[in-house]
Amino acid sequence: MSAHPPIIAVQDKSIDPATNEMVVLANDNQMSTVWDRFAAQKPQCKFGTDGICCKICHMGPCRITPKAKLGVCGADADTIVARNILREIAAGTAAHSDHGRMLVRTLKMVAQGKSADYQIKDPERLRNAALDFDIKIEGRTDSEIALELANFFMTQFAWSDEPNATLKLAPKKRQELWEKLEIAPSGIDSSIVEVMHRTNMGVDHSYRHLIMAGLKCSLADGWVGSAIATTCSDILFGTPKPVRSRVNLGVLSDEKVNIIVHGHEPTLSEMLAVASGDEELLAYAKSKGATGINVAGICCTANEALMRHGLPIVGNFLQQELAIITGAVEVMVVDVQCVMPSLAQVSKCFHTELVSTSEIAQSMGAEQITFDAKAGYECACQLIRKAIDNFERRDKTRVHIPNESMELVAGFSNEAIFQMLGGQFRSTFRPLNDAIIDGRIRGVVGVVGCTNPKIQSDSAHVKLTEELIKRNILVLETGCAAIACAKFGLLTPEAALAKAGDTLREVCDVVGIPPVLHMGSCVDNSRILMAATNVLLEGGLGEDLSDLPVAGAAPEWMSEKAVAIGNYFVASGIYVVLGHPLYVAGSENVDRLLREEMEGITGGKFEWEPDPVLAADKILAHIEKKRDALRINVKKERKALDMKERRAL
Ligand code: SF4
Ligand code: MSK
Repeated sequence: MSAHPPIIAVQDKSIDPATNEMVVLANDNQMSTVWDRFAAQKPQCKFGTDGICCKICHMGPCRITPKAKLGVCGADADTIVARNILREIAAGTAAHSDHGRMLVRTLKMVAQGKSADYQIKDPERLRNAALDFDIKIEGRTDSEIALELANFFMTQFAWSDEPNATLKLAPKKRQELWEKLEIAPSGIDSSIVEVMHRTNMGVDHSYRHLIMAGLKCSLADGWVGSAIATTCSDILFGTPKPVRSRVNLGVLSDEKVNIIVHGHEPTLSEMLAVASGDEELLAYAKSKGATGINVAGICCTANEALMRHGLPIVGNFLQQELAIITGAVEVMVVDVQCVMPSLAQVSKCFHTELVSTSEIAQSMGAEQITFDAKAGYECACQLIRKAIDNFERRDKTRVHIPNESMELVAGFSNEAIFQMLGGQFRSTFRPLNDAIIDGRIRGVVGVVGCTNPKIQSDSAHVKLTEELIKRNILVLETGCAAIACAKFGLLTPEAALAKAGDTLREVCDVVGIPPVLHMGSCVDNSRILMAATNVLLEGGLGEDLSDLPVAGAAPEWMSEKAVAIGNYFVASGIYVVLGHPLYVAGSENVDRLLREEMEGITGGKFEWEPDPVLAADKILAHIEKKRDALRINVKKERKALDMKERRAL
């Protein structure tokens, strides 16, 4: 493999010692990683970062410069910047929603009895989802309800002359605003098609009109495709409940067969989790000299398997190559999204077998074993046997597993939070609302998104989260942000409570929730939308999502999916702080629309802020502004709760 000189100092790559230790090892062994390739790309194209490069038609490519202010067709910087953002939103929406479609297909297969390996694990979630969409449940079997629900979810992809039915999960006022603004989507696929049409050469040229179309498409992601994905996963694999596990490269074992699941779809990892306990396979592993089978995850497949099976997490996005470089991975199973093509090259330097399992994604240099949910368990067993056979090929002299891992607690679905807040007999968000209203909790913020070699890995996630809980703000996390914070102990209630502000600590202590809640994978950002909706419905904090003292942040994001997520949060009336901007610098008009004028349209808006401390300040200022508007910012004398008050809370 070609190696580039280490232009970025190791300590600037990550704040995680395990990551830096493996980067040094990679450099010493002439193996290039994402940071080397990033350095080789520098300086990155300014036309690209400004968003003013267009190759939508073949009269181009065109770039906007001081001497060429228009593309060949006459498109100006505003149109080009807006069109580029829209296409990112469409791609992000497609990724989340296609993930959702796969799960609907599995649900349908299970309902029809075509997949004996999967069952409906959470009939209560199935029935509640059916009730949400007026599907009859009385006197019907789970399979009958599941079939109708799956067929209903399928209708949400195609065009309809009505807005998507799942939008009704949102507060009424928000739905009315979307209809008034004409941004209520009427089908996931048709919204994506509409964006691709409108951004085609010679169609929609108004940057404002385009950005509104982007919001519409993003809503088809957050409130439709992602919401469907989360619901189906919960029904099929179980709604998450708090679970303890461990995170970081140190969860790999030097004695067991290590299998890593990486990507996003939970269907296969679910079966691998079950099959890894198979007595016959365990005996087979022992016959080859291993002491057991260790299934662990990377990226969002990891989050899914963690929340439902307590499987350990090896790392987040930028650690995928490093996991292989430990020399201790027998098989890495990949499916879709966030899988670096470089994995094939890295795995060739070791005994690791890279197996690509999605029917729509193949990695050059990987073995393709396309997963079939009809024979899910057998497929999982085949992969585990492959890993066991490969264990014999592990070169023990090359194994280097950093001695770094951290305990964590994950699995805070809305249902779990409801129960924790409400106790055994009553499910309610009331204690949370009361704590927000009386100011002990100032507000709630979702910290989400990826890691990115442009930013010292994990640093902004961890710093921002620490700053927020210090300011008595409850934090909800998903995706690689959650993994980053977990590595630094922020997902253990004990450690996080020590860093939380006095009043947040007091409330968390009494009601029994940690100050940083792991809510799942990227598609589970829909859980954050629902958490905000539940807070609103509980009462006392306004009438619409835009009234709430809440915000979203993605300090280290990199994916088109994050662009879609940011937009659906803004379209939902929420203030969103990104650690680095969308590609908008080439258009003052688009930038102003997204960062300033949008607040007057949807109630939400974007902010770009790379410094996590300043980001926390801006978020707190926004939250206090919302609290003032709600008239809940009356100063109260701070006093410790006595036992009676603690019981009441
Ligand atoms: Fe150039 Fe216009 Fe074609 Fe874009 S659509 S490449 S700006 S001519
Ligand atoms: S995996 S989209 S790097 S969060 Fe969902 Fe992580 Fe971002 Fe992929």
